[in-house]
Amino acid sequence: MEFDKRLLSQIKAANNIVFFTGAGISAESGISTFRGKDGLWNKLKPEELANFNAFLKNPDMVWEWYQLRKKIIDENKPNPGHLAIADCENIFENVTVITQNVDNLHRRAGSKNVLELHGNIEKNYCIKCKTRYDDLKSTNDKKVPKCTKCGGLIRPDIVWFGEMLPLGVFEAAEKAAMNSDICFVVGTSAVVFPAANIPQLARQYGSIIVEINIEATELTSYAQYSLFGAAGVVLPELVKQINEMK
Ligand code: BJW
Ligand code: ZN
Repeated sequence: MEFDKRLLSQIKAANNIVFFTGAGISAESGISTFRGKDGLWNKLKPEELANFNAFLKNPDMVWEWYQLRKKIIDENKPNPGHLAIADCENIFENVTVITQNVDNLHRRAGSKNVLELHGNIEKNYCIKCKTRYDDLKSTNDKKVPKCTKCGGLIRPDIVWFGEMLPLGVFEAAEKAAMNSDICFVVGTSAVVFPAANIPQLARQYGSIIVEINIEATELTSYAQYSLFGAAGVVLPELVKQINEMK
């Protein structure tokens, strides 16, 4: 695979790297994306499952859907794309992974500095008293568990539509974007806000935007470089070539 020589030398000179990732990075781990032809939301309507009112209306159904997705994630593993990103911590001074994914695969791949904008499917909390249930071992995946302290419903710690992103996390992501020399945008349609502002903010502060996706997105015209191909193929090859240059 041949990359633009100018891009390679810009990456080589960089110290602060941001990876802004979406569902596409996990596609090759066997985890469905949301939009697009094989997307989760071709079959299911997000408004029926991915918002708080849907959960209140039918908590068992929403809980069961998340337990099913969690099971698929547990049974699969990080792919060469996640591993290449984790490898970058050995190459660059400062690497931040800002992910919209809730699947925890970046951490499982070994990335240390991970900012999860939309939460984490492995974590849960009580909707009433906010007690955390991060190591919940549910015996019944079909019925939403209740808080042992107040009886409230326990929900997955995921940001649904209409909900605020975790404040400290979003602020840290903005800071990393503003400080970045290169911002890789990997496997995201970049249509969900405010997350999609992150690469735009990076560019406003002088970062170079490098998109990696199997197809053009909302962001393509905004990126300085677009590398079209599967993340699990493009990223390992790119990291290999950077390693050879460093
Ligand atoms: C590959 C590949 C391979 C495939 N290699 N690539 C401004 C304008 C318009 C609307 C809004 C706005 N600001 C806020 C909104 C509303 C809303 C929003 O953005 N709506 C738009 C969709 C229109 N945002 C919110 O509600 C957010 N909250 C908020 O704004 O709070 C403030 C507020 C409070 C109160 C009232 C009003 C406002 C919260 C958003 C939370 C999003 N959560 C979700 C679902 C979580 C639940 C769950 O997991 O079930 O998070 S939405 C879903 O989309 C998920 C993802 O993280 C997110 C992004 O999707 P992503 O990752 O980009 O995936 P895809 O499938 O879209 O794309 C995959 C890409 O991969 C494609 O491009 C493929 O080509 C590519 N690909 N294989 C490389 N192998
Ligand atoms: Zn409670």
